[in-house]
Amino acid sequence: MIIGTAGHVDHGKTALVKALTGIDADRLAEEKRRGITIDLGYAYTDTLGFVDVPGHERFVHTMLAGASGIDAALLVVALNDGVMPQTREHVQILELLGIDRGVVALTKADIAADRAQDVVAEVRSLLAGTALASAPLLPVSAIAGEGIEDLQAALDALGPRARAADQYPRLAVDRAFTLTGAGLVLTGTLVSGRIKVEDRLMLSPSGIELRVRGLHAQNRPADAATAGQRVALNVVGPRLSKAVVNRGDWVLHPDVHAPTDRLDVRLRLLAEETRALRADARAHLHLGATHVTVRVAPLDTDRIEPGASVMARLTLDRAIGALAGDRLVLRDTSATRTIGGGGVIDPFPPRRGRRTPERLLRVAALEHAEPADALRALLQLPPGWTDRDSFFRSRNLLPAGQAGVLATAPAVVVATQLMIADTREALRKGVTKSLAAHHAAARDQPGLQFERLRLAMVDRPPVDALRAITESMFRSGDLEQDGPWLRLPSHRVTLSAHDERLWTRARQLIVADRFRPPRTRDLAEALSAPETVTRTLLKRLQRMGRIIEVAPDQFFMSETVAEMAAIAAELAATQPISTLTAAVFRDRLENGRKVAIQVLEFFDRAGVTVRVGELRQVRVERLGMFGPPPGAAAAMPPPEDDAG
Ligand SMILES: Nc1nc2c(ncn2[C@@H]2O[C@H](COP(=O)(O)OP(=O)(O)OP(=O)(O)O)[C@@H](O)[C@H]2O)c(=O)[nH]1
Ligand SMILES: [Mg+2]
Repeated sequence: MIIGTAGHVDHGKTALVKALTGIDADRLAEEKRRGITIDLGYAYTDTLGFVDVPGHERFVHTMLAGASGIDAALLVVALNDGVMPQTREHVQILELLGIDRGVVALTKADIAADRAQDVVAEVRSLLAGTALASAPLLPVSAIAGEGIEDLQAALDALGPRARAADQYPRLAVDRAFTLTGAGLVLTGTLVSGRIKVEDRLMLSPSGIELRVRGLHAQNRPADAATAGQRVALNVVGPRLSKAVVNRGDWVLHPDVHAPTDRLDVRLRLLAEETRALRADARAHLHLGATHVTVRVAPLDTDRIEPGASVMARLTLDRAIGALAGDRLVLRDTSATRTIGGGGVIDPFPPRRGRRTPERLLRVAALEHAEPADALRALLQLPPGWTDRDSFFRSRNLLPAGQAGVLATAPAVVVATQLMIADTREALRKGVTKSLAAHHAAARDQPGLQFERLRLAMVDRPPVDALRAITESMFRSGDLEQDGPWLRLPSHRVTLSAHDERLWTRARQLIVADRFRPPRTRDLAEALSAPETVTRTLLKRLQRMGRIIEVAPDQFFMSETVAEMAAIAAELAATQPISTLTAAVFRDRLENGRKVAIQVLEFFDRAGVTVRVGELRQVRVERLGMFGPPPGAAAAMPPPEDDAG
């Protein structure tokens, strides 16, 4: 369990930690000289870890870094002084950070025992209404040793706060130093998950990779550390050095490394504030052990009144690591007072549309503390799906936990999205409906290309999710594809009456000289139709499977292509080493050298023939790909798809 001290400067925090642990947490020379705490100090007993913070008003940011990871507070109030400004501010901070257990030590009992009654009253009134309202108050003297045992017992009785161990590890770094022999050491509170020796983790937000070479948990060598412990990691990494580590960095699992520079949060402005906070007010944000300057914009109101609790967008001047549920504290621009705080609702909010009614509903849904509750609420809202990675990452869920949340919500995974099964079904219906509408309006069109279909659907599902839906519809036979066109199985292209007449005449011309059909321009001329109209018609007929463009602007009947393939095979079989030459092929088809070669090159591309110098082998197993030749026996080998 980790206890953090709190209280006004000089009230005896460090002396008390020393009385409890025997350790002087003030280790800097400057701290000794000035007699005040400047940086965070650490001390341990067998059961407790202490983070000793400075009380001076200039070091509240350091107190915040220390307090962010603690389980319980040791609030120190000197009897000779009573409640002072940083007593108040530290209590506000503990309250904003959600620290709900602690003990109050009334120090310097040896010199001011007579003030006890007054100070107890002051402290009680300060804590009234906070989570620490019923914390025990114990008079102590660090100098005389009076009350220390009782205090120790009261602290032991607090017990650690619940922390999820079934999450990815996140450690808030509060110190980095180099040890001769060992190398770089990072210390901090492990706020979630487990870290083991040899784990490969990441420094965030910088994204620098590291390996854990050794670790201490609660000041003792260990193989692993769990959430709620103070941890020292001996780390190595090619790009890692003391210079790249900052207080407030996270050491975490790469899956939860996702720096963000905007946060949607629940924010409460302290009732003690004298003025409302207007949109775009600036402030200092403290989260975990880090701090950064931000702009604050309420989402559902125009200004935040003192004492009010609102949803707000924080826009950060620098990206940090943050996840849903992380507590935060705001201080004013000049960093002289604490003005409010709260918790992260969505660490990955969209840049645009942050105040739309739809978005506000989503933020409200995400505010549920339980991931399954949040997901359930979210998936009831339009568009009915949410990005799987950002949801699971923002909730710091391990794969096992993800499965549990999906089962509880309930929800299904569709590619990168989460949705309820009904929504997946509605998307399938949407595909059918959009295609049916398109087919009805455009009977002569083969169908819709994927992206057109996607844009035609309500709420435009994400590409990969819709792709997964169409794939499953192919498998179930509810959807078919011709080249790039998606269509319903029932859909057959039909030609307009005009096109039908044109095609009847064109067909006669193509069939008349079937091994050397007229080119598009000649056809157009013979039909007295514009060339572009003729070409569009021929392309459409190719999509309908009636003709094949063997060479540019030269269309053969499909059955003629099948016939020519059969002829090629038959000829090859009669030739030496079963190969075919262009000359033999041309002589048989009587269509001239140029066209004969174009046909053979088309067969090469289709994989029906394989060219070896001037010779070609025929791959008999692929002959069926153009369908049966006219007059052939019904059974042809099916088209094969296994060409390498
Ligand atoms: N008489 C008496 N003096 C004490 C007691 N506790 C602390 N002091 C003295 O008060 C002074 C401040 O004590 P610290 O422990 O450094 O106070 P602190 O709260 O840690 O101060 P900061 O960390 O700078 O905020 C020192 O001179 C201590 O010796 C006590 O119980 N009785
Ligand atoms: Mg101190």
